[in-house]
Parts: sequence; structure tokens; C-alpha cells
Amino acid sequence: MMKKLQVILIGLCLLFANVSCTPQESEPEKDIIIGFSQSGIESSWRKRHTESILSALKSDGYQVMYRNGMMQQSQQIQDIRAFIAYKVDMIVFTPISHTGWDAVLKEAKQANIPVILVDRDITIDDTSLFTSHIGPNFKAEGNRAGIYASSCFTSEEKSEVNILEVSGNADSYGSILRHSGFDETIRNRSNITLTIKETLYGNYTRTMGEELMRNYIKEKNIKEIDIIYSHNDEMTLGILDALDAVDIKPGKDIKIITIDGQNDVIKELKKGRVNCVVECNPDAGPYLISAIERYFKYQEDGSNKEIPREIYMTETVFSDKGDLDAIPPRNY
Ligand code: GYE
Repeated sequence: MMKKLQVILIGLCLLFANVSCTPQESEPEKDIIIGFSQSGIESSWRKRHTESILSALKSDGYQVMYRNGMMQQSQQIQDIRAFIAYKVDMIVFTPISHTGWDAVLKEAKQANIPVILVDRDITIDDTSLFTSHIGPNFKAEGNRAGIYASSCFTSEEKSEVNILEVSGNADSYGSILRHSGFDETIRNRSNITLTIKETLYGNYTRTMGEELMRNYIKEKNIKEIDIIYSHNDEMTLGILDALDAVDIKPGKDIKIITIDGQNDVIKELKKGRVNCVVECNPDAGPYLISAIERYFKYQEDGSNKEIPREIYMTETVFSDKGDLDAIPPRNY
């Protein structure tokens, strides 16, 4: 049955330019096919996330069907339906948005295909429609950004601190929790009032980050902003470009807090143009492999054990208050 599937799979791979398959490259090859639907290609972080998952699956001998939704939920739903039609053994996907997955996940359940979410989580009534979520702890990332923001100024320096928040896409799980984690933490500061003046949505891309910032500078009073809290590094790079164009010194005139920890932004931190980088770990591959292995082992041995519903990845913070030379080399 599996072998037959493998043949069908290879045939289909030749038909779909957007699909890449790796059935022959791993040793020893397993009789298990994983369908992996990635959400997009918007950042270096996302590229690394994809590579980490694909290379871990490959080197562990899984056969992989990979598709990229290119930031379109409708495309991702179509890709997941294709995995169901091909009868893959497991579906792994990064949900671009947090809602709208009920119907397709019901179809996966009816087909007896387990589902693991990676990176972003979803909001769904029937939580039995997925097995586990493996990802960064977005709320904790927001908390960490908020702790740094709360410590930027003493009450003698400033009692009112104004923040401009640049979020990703409004309906993504990460954006929602990065906002709420930040918001809850900045409220705890005594003697200083920290206020989010406005939240803009930049779709996690550099071009949108720059465009939003340029418009903000044109239309609003940028001088009243003390801190920019950007939800990812790509948008931050765009924001830095826009600030450079009007001679506002990022890191000095305005404090910059960002999330991810891409190599190019760590360089900006070292130059003093960014103040705080909250790390978001893209290396999901090893976590995923460990979960998949346990899942199939528990199925085989009939032990009825379940893998954890929530698996968090380790993450840290880098800032101008720490030792910048101690930051480990980045691979994204
Ligand atoms: O921070 C960003 C990416 O969902 C955690 O999406 C992810 C975010 C990540 O494009 O760079």
C-alpha cells in the first residue's frame, strides 16, 4: 500500500512544480509520508524554519510532500486537501491565520490522518482536530519585549513613554499573543506610564515595514514616539530604512525592540541601531522529529499514550544591556 503510494507520489511530484519530494534521499528510508504545508516565504526566519523541518524529516528517513501556501490561506487549504487525497500518514502545517481551519481539519480526521501544527497555533472549537502544537511561546516573547520596554527609561528621565507597535498580520496567532504579552507587561511598571499609541499591521515583510513607517512619519508626529516595538526583524529592517531617510537615529532618538534574531538584525544591535532582540527560534525540525517518532511509536506499541498538546521551543533575549560578544552565531 505504502509503496504504491510512493509511486503515485513521485508521479504527482513531476506534475506539480510547486511540490518538492524527497523520497529517495534519506537513509534508512521509512514507509511514512509526511505532508508539510508551509505558510509563506516572507522572512529569513521563515526560510530557516522551512529548511529546519525539511532537512530533519529528510535525514530521519521520512518521505516528504512539501507545499508552500505563499501567504494565502486558501492555497494552504488546497495543499492540505491534496495531502488528504494522497493519503499521507501525517500532516504538518504552519497556519497563516488562526481561524478558518475547521472544515479541512475535519476532513483530515475523517481520513484518519493526524495533524501537527508548527510555529503558529489555531483557534478551533473541536480541539481533537489536531494532535499537537510545536512552536515558539509568543506570549512569553511579548512579555520579554515588554520587560525591556519597561526598563528603557527611569521615572526621572520620563514618566510618560509612548510606543508605536508594528504587528504582523492581524489574524495570526503570533501577532495576537505578541501584543497581549507585551501589553500585560508594560502595565506593571510603577511610576512610569507606558502607552501603545498605535498598532500598525505590516504583514511581517520588510517592504510593508518601510511603507508603514514612511507614512507614519509623513502623517503623524514621530517625535512623540519613544519606542518602536516591531513584531519581526524583516519589518524592523524596513523601519530602519525609513528612519534613516529622515535622519532619525534608531537606537538613540527612538528605542527599537524587535523579535526573531536574524543575523542582519543582530548586526544592527551590535551597531547600536537596535536596542533589544527577542529571539524567536526557527529550528523546529528536531522538536518535530521527536514528536513524530513518539506519535508513531505509541500507535504501534498500543500503549495509548499521547504526545504533549503543547511543545515549546527554547528562546532567549539579546539586548544592549547584555554582552553582545556572547551572542552565538546565527543560522538565519
Ligand atoms: O517571527 C516572522 C515570520 O510566525 C513566529 O512569522 C512566526 C513569525 C516570525 O514571518 O519572522
